[in-house]
Amino acid sequence: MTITITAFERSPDRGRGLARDMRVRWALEEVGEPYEVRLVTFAKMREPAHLALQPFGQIPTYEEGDLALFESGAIVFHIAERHAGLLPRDANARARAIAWMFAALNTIEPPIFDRALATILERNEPWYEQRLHSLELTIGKRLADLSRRLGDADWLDGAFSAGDLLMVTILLRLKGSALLDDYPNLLAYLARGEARPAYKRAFAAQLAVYTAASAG
Ligand SMILES: N[C@@H](CCC(=O)N[C@@H](CS)C(=O)NCC(=O)O)C(=O)O
Repeated sequence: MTITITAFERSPDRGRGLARDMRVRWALEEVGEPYEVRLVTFAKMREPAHLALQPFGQIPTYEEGDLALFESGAIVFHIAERHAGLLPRDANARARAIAWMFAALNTIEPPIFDRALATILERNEPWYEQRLHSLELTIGKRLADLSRRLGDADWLDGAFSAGDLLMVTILLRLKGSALLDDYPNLLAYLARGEARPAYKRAFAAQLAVYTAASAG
């Protein structure tokens, strides 16, 4: 059955792979499932057809036969449940990998995403510096704890899992900021994620979309 996901026709991140279709593309590449992409504009995302798939008018969505899903975490989880390679077989190890998926989405992503939004939308507010400082304090605490837990391991809990996949895509938003400077093990963790052939294929695919949109 054909898998179709949605992605931005012209991603605001200019092809840096930070939009959330990237994690879905990467998961599909890891498990070797081919997929098609329906590109959408911001206007299309507010139309009834898209809102029926994604109640908040966002990307990504996932369609496969009569299944339609939204929320990138739920989509990655679905892919990991249906195909080998992203979740361990052992029940306890699997539960721990799922806990890392939730940690990435619930504990690590919110302050990182809020910081990114603040730098775009709140830059001219009188309280901007204070807000940025407070978000960066929270992020710093999270990174320190994550770095301590990762230690010198390659991945968060044994073999690479969907938990690592989500964590890497989320932390990559900080690449180039000074926030990761104190954590060489997290930088190495990101580099390991980016070096995976499946990541590279997914990144190239989303970049090709942006490049084509810019040329057109
Ligand atoms: N929690 C959702 C967030 C989806 C989301 O924020 N998507 C962004 C692109 S990365 C989007 O569509 N933004 C446009 C908007 O919110 O209107 C998920 O993980 O799928």
